[in-house]
Amino acid sequence: MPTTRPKVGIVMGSDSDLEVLRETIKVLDDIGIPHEVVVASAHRAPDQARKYAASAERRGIRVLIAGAGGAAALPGFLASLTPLPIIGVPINSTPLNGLDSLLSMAQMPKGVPVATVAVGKWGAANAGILAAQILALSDAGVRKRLAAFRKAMAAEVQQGARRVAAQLKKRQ
Ligand code: RP5
Repeated sequence: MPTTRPKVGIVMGSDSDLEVLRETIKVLDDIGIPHEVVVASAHRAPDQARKYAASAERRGIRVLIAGAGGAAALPGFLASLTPLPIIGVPINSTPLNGLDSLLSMAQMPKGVPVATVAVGKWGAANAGILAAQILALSDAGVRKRLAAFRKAMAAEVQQGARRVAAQLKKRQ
């Protein structure tokens, strides 16, 4: 029987980050990876974030995805508290449009890495795919579903190519 125990934890610094992180949830749903979603700010609710990070591995979580905006300490804070891999999603929620959060995550000091993806929705989707790739290393089912996901993406590109060819043909 397939397990529904969450394998990926999605942590957001504020409920206002949900719109961007919905992209992560969509990808994980598409690939069939059980996940959980929590709101736990590093700056405004550090005790809650600490408790979550400290218990995640024990509860069966294998990868954490953390999205935050501004001086985004959340992914680095979680990374300091758990040996699990952390993927950081810079959220474009501030006047600097996410450049601040991108640098906060990517420029982690040596010793405590955060795998930082692109700012905003593209990064949120890629965080889900990267988590799936990590899980696929030890889960044949995930590997198979990930391969199907990638095949579907390639088919979409082929469809696009056919549309372009058809439009160009019309103009001849
Ligand atoms: C960050 O501050 C959150 O991750 C969010 O991106 C940003 C704004 O938070 P709210 O003021 O909407 O709660 O900590």
